[in-house]
Amino acid sequence: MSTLQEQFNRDGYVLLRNQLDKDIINAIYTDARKIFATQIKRVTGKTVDIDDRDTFENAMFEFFEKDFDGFVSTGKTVQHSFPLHRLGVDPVIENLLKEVGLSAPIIGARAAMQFNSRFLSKGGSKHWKLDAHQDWRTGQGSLDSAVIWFPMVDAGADIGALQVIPGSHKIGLQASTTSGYQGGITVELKDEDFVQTEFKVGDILIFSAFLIHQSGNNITNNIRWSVQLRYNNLDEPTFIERGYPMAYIYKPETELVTPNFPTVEQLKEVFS
Ligand SMILES: O=C(O)CCC(=O)C(=O)O
Repeated sequence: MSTLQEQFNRDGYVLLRNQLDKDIINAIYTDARKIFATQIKRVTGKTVDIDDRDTFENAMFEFFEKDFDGFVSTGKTVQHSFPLHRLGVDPVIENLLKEVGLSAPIIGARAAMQFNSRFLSKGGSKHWKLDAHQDWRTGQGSLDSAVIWFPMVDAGADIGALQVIPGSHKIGLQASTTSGYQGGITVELKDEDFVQTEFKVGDILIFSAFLIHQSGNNITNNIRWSVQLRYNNLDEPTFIERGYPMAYIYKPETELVTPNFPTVEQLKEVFS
């Protein structure tokens, strides 16, 4: 067993320094900001420099305030970017998963990105911070399923990097309010049991889907941009036995998002 796997099995996570190519992370981060910038222009009329962090993020907040639905759908669109998905199947990631014991890794859920800030929330902390939870409840895949989490900006306590309870992956699936993203563990947890993680761009956290973790508290005025990748192990016996369950449900809208759209003229124009 590799030292990495020993650590992973013991603590439920490993935090690896300088693991990912910064250019790859920057490509994901840049694409996300460019996608937002197009919609910021539509909604606010402003052309923003995506590299001017404070100005760009203030424009994000303005977009959020002016067109909530547009912001939410843009936030979803960002999750479908090519660079994000390319990373999800990169050999570097595949090998790391194998090193911590997932002998035949497979994607457990669509790659995800979060942009956490209290200025991007309508429902108080509920909508920008996740309470203590175990990801296995949402994925319900192999018992050794693992999550990769990393920020695309340097992230410590102030900007709310993830907090984890070492060893909590071995105490079983805890009772929780719901199985959705907003669910939280209902049994009493001690604040002092949580360890605050800290990252430089390039560092990544791999953790067991049973590890109890929660969002940190972003007290800064900046957005904490992060990525989450989720995997199962096709070789894990109970996963095979349970018929490879897939608890993530992606489904189409039942109604047209834009009523009476498109016109025949618009289609003719596109295909002219
Ligand atoms: O990034 C966060 O603050 C929370 C992410 C998380 O808990 C998860 O993806 O399971």
